[in-house]
Amino acid sequence: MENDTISAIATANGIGSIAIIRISGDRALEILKKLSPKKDFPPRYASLTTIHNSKKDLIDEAIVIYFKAPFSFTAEDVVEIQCHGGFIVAQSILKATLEAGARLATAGEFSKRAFFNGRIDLSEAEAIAQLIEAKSEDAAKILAQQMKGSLKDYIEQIRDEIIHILAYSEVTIDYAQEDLPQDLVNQIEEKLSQLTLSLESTLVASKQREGLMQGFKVAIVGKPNVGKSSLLNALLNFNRAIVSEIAGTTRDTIEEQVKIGSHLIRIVDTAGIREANDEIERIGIERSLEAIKESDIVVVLFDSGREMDNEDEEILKLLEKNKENKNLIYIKNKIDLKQKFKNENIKFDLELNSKDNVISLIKLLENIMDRTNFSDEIMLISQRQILAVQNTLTNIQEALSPLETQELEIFSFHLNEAVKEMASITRPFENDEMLDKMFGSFCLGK
Ligand SMILES: Nc1nc2c(ncn2[C@@H]2O[C@H](COP(=O)(O)OP(=O)(O)OP(=O)(O)O)[C@@H](O)[C@H]2O)c(=O)[nH]1
Ligand SMILES: [Mg+2]
Repeated sequence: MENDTISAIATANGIGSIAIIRISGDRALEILKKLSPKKDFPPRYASLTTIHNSKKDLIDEAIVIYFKAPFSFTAEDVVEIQCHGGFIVAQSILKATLEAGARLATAGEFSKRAFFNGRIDLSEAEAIAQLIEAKSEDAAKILAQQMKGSLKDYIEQIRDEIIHILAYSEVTIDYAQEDLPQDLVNQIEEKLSQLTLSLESTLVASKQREGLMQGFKVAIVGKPNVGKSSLLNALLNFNRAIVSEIAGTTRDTIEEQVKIGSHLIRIVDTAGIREANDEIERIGIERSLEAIKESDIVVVLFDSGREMDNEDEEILKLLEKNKENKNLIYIKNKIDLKQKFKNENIKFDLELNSKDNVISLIKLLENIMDRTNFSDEIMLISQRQILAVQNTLTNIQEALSPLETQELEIFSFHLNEAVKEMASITRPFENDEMLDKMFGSFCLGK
């Protein structure tokens, strides 16, 4: 890999009290010395210095830390310049580092160097990238553990177990030219089935906790005029969506983020579902259906001030078809009105007045989301990791019948593939394209 010196702003773009410019590579210290009148930067000390551009104009006064290789995030020489925040100062310092010989880093390039220099493995790099975007305290806790290597340890343990099993059979292939004794076959089968169970339960737990990682998505649905937009506004605590007594007011889905308890959730107000009167409404309703499909939690509203009708029935049927892997919350709304809605079959979770008080719903949402907290378990945090575990499982399955029939070469081929798949989670065999794609999704300066 090229060894030029890279530079980027590592902090978020915008107004803030400080910003950090990070430089990594052989020339990091030399570049710093071009920007600063100071001559000496002892490693790992915070030094206060003025920072100047190539014309020697003063840009800012900053705290500078020099990390001497290999004791840095990238294992190269690294300089971090902590300057005043805002839009201009950090950009000017970045520009000065480029004029002094650095190259602008691409997204994720610092982490990529940390990976290539053996400082972190891929599972740790992915945990760092997601920690930055964590949507709940629980997610942050899991990611922090994985950043410190808990997933890596689990992966290595599974990989070692498969290698151990392989060792048994390969001794027989190499030396004895005989069949494996039946009791050994049984033992191997037993071990493989334990591994299968462990990997399968990791896959299931990872699926269940997707909401925890990506932020739960909550859709508010119901027929027109039941008070969906009023409920969204009450949850957000401001008048985001237009509310009116005209049925069909909301024509398109409206998505907002809100923090409930320790979770950052995405909440979607939808167009009321009914036989559409026109094309735009029809498209809006299609989006409502999409929102149901994509949600972890669906809040279903009924207007208790009106009698139940066909539109309510249709919505019930629709949810029945889409309820898999979702939490449904049935709400009887407008309980301040004269009550006309009658249906023995719907078991309402809550009764409320969405214009007035939604605390009971907030509490219920918080409970549901807290239930999905299994913070001590291992979980797979990217599609890449999930795919690798699925491929490992397939290979383990495919190793079983050749084991029965004593076709040991085929058996060991599949287990070798399983080992490779497992190892790819932390350290893939040459696959530049995959690495570029993965690190390319990181933030700049990371
Ligand atoms: N009395 C009473 N009126 C409510 C309540 N919730 C909403 N409303 C009223 O019901 C009407 C419809 O409310 P919206 O929030 O716009 O209903 P919606 O479900 O978003 O309607 P569409 O966007 O047309 O699908 C408005 O006049 C609200 O003020 C409630 O709990 N009690
Ligand atoms: Mg609405």
